[in-house]
Amino acid sequence: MLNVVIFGAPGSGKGTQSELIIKEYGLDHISTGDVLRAEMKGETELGKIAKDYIEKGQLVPDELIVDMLAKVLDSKAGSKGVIFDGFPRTIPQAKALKEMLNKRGTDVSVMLNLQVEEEELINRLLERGKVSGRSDDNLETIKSRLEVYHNQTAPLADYYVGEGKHVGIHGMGTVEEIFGRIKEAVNKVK
Ligand code: B4P
Repeated sequence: MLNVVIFGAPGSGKGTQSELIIKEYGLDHISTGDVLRAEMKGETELGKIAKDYIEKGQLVPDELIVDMLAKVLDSKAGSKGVIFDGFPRTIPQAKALKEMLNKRGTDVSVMLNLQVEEEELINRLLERGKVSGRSDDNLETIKSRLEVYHNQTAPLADYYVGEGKHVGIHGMGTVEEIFGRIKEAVNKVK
């Protein structure tokens, strides 16, 4: 199986590049952000809890995310491979993912770390906020998402360096230019 983790700060292009990777390699997409937004829309128990965290720009607690991910992963049994978009975001989530995949006889193939300058991240998210209707695409929440990213999520890069899976991707430029760099990295592990 080809299992790709796409990683980066909020606004780094994870969702955007995931769409292109899915088309190119025929992978299934698991975006924890999308799953959480669907739960919020459906006003489920999980959705109601997640809403408070997301609107403050904080991470939803690990145990809720890991349970949710395990269910989604089960629904993808028999898949050629999966792109994990927005997951893992903490070291405990990364360890849980490894355990879940190992149990299914597979592992993470590569972790793509999209690297984008902070000013560009803020501009992209503010631009998206004009049309997305997302309650977390406003300046105050964006600032707190970036702080959470630096404190809780960025240290994960070192975890994947240790696993020998980390590839840094220059995330500035056009969507197509960035996708070209991604293909080069994925083709080496597929
Ligand atoms: P996500 O939905 O994962 O949101 P995100 O980090 O903003 O990334 P996204 O994929 O949407 O944006 P992208 O960079 O592609 O998470 C939302 C919230 O859910 C989190 O803050 C957290 O509270 C919660 N959550 C999710 N997963 C969790 C987990 N595992 N654990 C705990 N909590 C979790 O794109 C941004 C914009 O940039 C787009 O408008 C796009 O069009 C534009 N763009 C992309 N590439 C560009 C380029 N090259 N040039 C110009 N613009 C570009």
